[in-house]
Amino acid sequence: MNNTDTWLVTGGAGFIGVNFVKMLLAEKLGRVVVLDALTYAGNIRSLESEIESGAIEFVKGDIGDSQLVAGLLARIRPAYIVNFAAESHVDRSVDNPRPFVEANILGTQNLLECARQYVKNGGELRKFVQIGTDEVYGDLDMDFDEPQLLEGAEALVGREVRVFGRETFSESSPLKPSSPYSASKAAADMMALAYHRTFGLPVVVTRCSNNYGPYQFPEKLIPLMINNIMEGRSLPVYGKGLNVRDWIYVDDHCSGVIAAALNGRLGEVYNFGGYYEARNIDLINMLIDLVRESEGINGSGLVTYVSDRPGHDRRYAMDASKSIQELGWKPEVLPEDGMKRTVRWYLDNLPWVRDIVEGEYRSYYEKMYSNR
Ligand code: NAD
Ligand code: TDX
Repeated sequence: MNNTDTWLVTGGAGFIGVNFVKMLLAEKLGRVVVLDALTYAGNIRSLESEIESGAIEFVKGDIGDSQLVAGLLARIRPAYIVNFAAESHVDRSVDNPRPFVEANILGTQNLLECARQYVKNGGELRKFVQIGTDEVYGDLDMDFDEPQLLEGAEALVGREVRVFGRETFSESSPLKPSSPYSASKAAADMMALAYHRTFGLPVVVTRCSNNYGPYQFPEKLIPLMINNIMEGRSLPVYGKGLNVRDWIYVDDHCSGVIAAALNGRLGEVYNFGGYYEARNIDLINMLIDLVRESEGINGSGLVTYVSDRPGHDRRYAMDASKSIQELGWKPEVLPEDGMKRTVRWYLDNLPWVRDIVEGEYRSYYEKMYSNR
């Protein structure tokens, strides 16, 4: 790596992509070009200052557009391609799976194919990083009603960790996706690994647990709940609220992706996790407390149990020891600090949230939550 390298970040106007672009710039890792179709989930406002100052180049386009992608690669000559572009919301995939096949499977295959042609024509591509998810592994059992200490956590991540079950996902766990979203992500991972094995493309696949932090689209649990508390709307908890997610602060995911791009072994998969398991209802109550402490608004009466998500995964938990040992990575942000920082960001950036909530999101919300 040197700082004249070009990074092509696809899906760079989405939640994780925006945070990733800001990290690449802060660490001066090279020139950054963002390719994003600006679907409902992409928000160019999040990169306004970087675009205006010329710190990045922004290209609006679809990763599935072969002419556009081929021309872009030939012009910018990237050393790294990091593919965040995807349809990413499980509930939308339950409502309509088709766009997930188009963006996540066909789009990724097109990007891989264009990268292959670019290398064939002399392009010096060091890494194609395919961004995957823990959801491809399916879900895990809950063995404990109250979380138990995880043995060996101090040595691994430097702090106490509590978990709701004995099992975790490792990179060799079988793939058992539950939703059309996770099935499409599993297909994309497999296609990327096949391009490595068959064509020698320098691929690594990363898989991460639930991210939280600034710039997340408010259809996802944490920003949705914070915004609803502020607006006095009900807080829709699916089922009994007992499903468990492993939460990771978005910067910890981004630093893992950079480590995988720079030092990951080709053809390998790397898991990242936050080592912070929480039941949805406990997390929602924590958000209610944080908003109450900061704004004096009491959202506790707004909690409303609604019908469950079909096929709802019970528990996710990552074993990220391979990334910790091989990449020298670990999640650094303490969960309590990360949650406080995140709530603060949404409260300080209500116009960013409101802008989205006023748009297409309003009809989505009515469709998904009225009569639920
Ligand atoms: P997001 O929905 O916030 O952003 C996705 C971005 O991709 C948007 O800017 C959108 O405009 C763009 N996009 C969609 N289809 C495109 C296409 N065909 N061509 C070009 N751009 C397109 O998603 P996110 O939460 O930032 O997730 C980014 C990636 O990380 C996804 O691949 C997702 O599967 C994966 N991931 C997310 C999480 C999480 O907790 N959010 C966890 C693990 C993995
Ligand atoms: O209104 C809600 N009520 C509720 O109870 C919403 C939006 C969610 N939930 C529950 C469902 C999940 O158990 O909260 C949990 C988190 O839901 P999401 O924010 O939709 O995330 P999840 O389905 O876990 O998927 C996320 O993590 C893995 C990302 O959206 C994926 O892109 C990523 O791959």
